[in-house]
Amino acid sequence: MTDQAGDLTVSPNNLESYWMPFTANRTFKANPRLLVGAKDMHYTTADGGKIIDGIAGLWCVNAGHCRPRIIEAVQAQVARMDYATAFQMGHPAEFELAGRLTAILPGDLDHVFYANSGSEAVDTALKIAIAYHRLRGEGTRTRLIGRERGYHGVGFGGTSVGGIVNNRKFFGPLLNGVDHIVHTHDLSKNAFSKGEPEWGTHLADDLERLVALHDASTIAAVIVEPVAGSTGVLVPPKGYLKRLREICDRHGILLIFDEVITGFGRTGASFAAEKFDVIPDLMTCAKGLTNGTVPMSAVFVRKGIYDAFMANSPEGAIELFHGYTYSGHPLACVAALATLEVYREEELFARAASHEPYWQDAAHSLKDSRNVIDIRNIGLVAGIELQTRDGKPGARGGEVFQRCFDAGLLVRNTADVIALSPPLIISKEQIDQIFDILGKALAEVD
Ligand code: PXG
Repeated sequence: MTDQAGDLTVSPNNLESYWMPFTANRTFKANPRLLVGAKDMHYTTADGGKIIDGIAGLWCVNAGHCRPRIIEAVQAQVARMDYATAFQMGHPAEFELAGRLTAILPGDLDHVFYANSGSEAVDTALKIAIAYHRLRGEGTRTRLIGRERGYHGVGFGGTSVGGIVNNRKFFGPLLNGVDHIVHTHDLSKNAFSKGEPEWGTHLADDLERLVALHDASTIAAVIVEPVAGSTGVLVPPKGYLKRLREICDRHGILLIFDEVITGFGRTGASFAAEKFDVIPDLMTCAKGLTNGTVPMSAVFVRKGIYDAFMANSPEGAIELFHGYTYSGHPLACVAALATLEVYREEELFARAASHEPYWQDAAHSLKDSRNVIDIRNIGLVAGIELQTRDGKPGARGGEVFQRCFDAGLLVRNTADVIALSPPLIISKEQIDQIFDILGKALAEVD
C-alpha cells in the first residue's frame, strides 16, 4: 500500500476492519472517499482530485493545512524528545505554552490544564468544577447543567451534559444529577438572522427555573457552547451569554464555555468569550490549539480556581487527582506553540473578523436556494438549514454533502444543516468558490 517513499498512494483493498467514528460505515465502504494529501486550503483525494476544505478538517485546521512552521517544529521535537513523563515530571514546552496561552486569553483566565481531545477537556472541566466546590466546603454543589442540543464530546460527562438525542439514547442512564436548559433555536422568530439573533435573550432565564427546581446549593456548573456547532450552528441571541453569566454569578454557579469549536479565531476574535465580552470561569478548547496537527486540548481556569486547589490541599499532596498519560505531550506542545506563532504573524483572528461581512453576504446569497429554510452565520462559520424530507432526516443534507464533494468542496452536514467553517486563511475568491459550488449542489438536490 506504500510507494518507495513510504507514502500511502493507492486505495487500500480492504476497508472492512476499521470501525469508523460517527460514520455510516456501510454507506462509506460502498462508496469510499479517501484523502491522501493536504496543503493550505485543499485536500487531495486518492484519485488525485483537489477538494477545497470548507470545514477546516473538522473545525480544527484554522491556519490551513501542512504549514511548514508547524511541520518543522513537530519534526524537530520528535527527534529531540519523543515523550516526557507527564506526572511528577515536566518539560519546558508545556510551561512555555501555558504562558503563551494565558497571554492571549481574555479576562483573568490564568491557568491551563492539558488533555488530548475536546471530550477529555470537557470531562476535566466538569470534574474541576465539582472538586472546586467541595474543596471550598460546598460539597453539595455537584449538579451539572447543560443545554438541549449541546455537544460536549463523547465521554460520559460530556454525553450527559450534551443534548443531542442520538448521542445519548444508546448509552443508558449516563451521569445522574444532570439537567438541561432549553436551546435557543426558533425559526419562527430567528430565521435568516445575520450574526446574533435579536430574539431569545430571555431564554437564559431558563437557568432560574432549574435553580428554583433543584436549589442553587446543589448546582456546580453550567456548560454551554457559546456558538453551538455540531447541532447545526446556533448563534447565541444578543445578550444571552451575558444574562447567563449574571444568573450564574447570582447563584454561585460556575460558568463553563466549551470553546472547542469557537476558540482560536473562528468567530473573528481569539475566543468567543472575547467576541461576546463574557468571561467564563472555565473554558475548554482543542482543535485549533494545534491546528489539528497533533491531538491536544486544554482547560483554562479563572484566577482563584487554581489557587483554591493550592490553598485547600495539604502540603505535599496532589491537589487534583486527574490527568492523562499524554497531558502536555511534547509533540502537541511544540505544534501548539508553532500554531500560535502562525496565528499571530498572519493576524488570522483579525483576518477572520475582516472577512466576516463578505462571508455573511456570500452565505445569505443562498437565501432563495431550493429547500433552504434558514441561514445562520458568525465569524467564519455558516449553517444552512434545509427542509427535512418527510420521514427521512438527514437524507437531503447527505445528498448535498455528496454533490459538493463530487464538485470539489468538502462541507459538513449534521442531518439537514450544512455547516461551513473554512481555514481562516481563506481568500474572497475561495469564499465565492465555496458558495458557488454549494449553490449549484442545492439546485440539483430535490
Ligand atoms: N466540545 C465541542 C463544542 C465540540 O464541538 C467536542 C467537545 C469534542 O471534541 P473531540 O476532540 O473529543 O472530538 C467537540 C467536537 C461536527 C463535529 O462537525 C464536531 C466535533 C467533532 C466532530 C464533528 O459536527 N466537535
